[in-house]
Amino acid sequence: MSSREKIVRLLRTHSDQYLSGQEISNALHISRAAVWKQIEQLRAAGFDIDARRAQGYCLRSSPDVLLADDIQYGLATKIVGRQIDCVKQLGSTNQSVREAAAAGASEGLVVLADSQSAGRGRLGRNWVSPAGVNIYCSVLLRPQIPPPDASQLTFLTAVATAEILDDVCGLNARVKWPNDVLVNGKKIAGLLNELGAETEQIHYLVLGIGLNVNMAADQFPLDLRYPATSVMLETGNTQARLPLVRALLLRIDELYHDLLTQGFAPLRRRWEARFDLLDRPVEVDQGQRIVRGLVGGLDADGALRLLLPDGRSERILVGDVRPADC
Ligand code: BT5
Repeated sequence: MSSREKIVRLLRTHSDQYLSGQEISNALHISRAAVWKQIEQLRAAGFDIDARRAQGYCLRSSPDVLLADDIQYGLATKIVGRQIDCVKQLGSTNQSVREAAAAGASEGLVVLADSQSAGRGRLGRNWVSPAGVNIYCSVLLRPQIPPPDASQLTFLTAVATAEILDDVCGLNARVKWPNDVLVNGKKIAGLLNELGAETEQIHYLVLGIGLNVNMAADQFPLDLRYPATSVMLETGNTQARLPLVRALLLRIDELYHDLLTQGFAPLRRRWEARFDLLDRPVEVDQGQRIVRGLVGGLDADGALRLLLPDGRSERILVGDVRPADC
């Protein structure tokens, strides 16, 4: 934990009191001049810290800044968030966690960036990642499951993200096959899982989550593939990111534990409960052909089961799914 984070922690745990520069300096084993410098930096970062001559410092309010210590404080997870790194700017949190995984980092590592300069979507696409408003988060897992089952974790992040949007923000979040989270038919979160594996064994899996929290309408690019939104645009209020990140990590941790101990079926039911096209006629655009049928549900490997008009069933592995009259 940095000196800056330690000062924030100390001021928070004495929220209604003034702490003298000397008390802080003693607690942190740094000079009073260093304390003063850190306090000035915190103020510049948006912390409202009152200073009184004979009394010291008192924290009045904190900005919407994500600090590892705040996220980790009392977080009741078993695996996810054992180590948390919050960085001001990164190319891509997924890339950073992949590199850490290749260098031997332990399961549960979480990396968050305030902004990304090369945020990644699927198939080489770009994830727009402005500073200070959204959540860009990657989680490192090393599940001992067969590599074909790794796609189950995409549904895990979708369920976790959708459920916490309901719980924390009161939204009715839905899922879109295979990897988007929608609110009122618009994309609020994109998920990108990346796998490091051999035929028989998963070395690591990176769960990447981009969640639009306080992004304003004019921050979205004009050429979006799909209509997009943010928590603020849906609720009309700004939303602090800290409770959302904490809830997200906790839910991923719970679902991961359930998946390893109970298998895919409970997770599949939770995902299907948020999938508006279940049992409905759809058409799947696969580029070179369009398949029509009734959605039967998810297979264990994440394929979409389609019941065709002639009674056969087809497993859909890729494509854009949309409602249709069959
Ligand atoms: C995704 O790709 O939806 C996966 C996005 C995953 C982003 C997270 S952020 C943390 C982690 N680190 C990374 O580097 N990535 C992950 P895809 O389905 O290919 O959607 C990408 C498309 O969504 C783009 O081509 C745009 O049209 C659109 N898009 C870009 N930025 C967006 C945003 N912030 N909100 C909504 N739509 C966006």
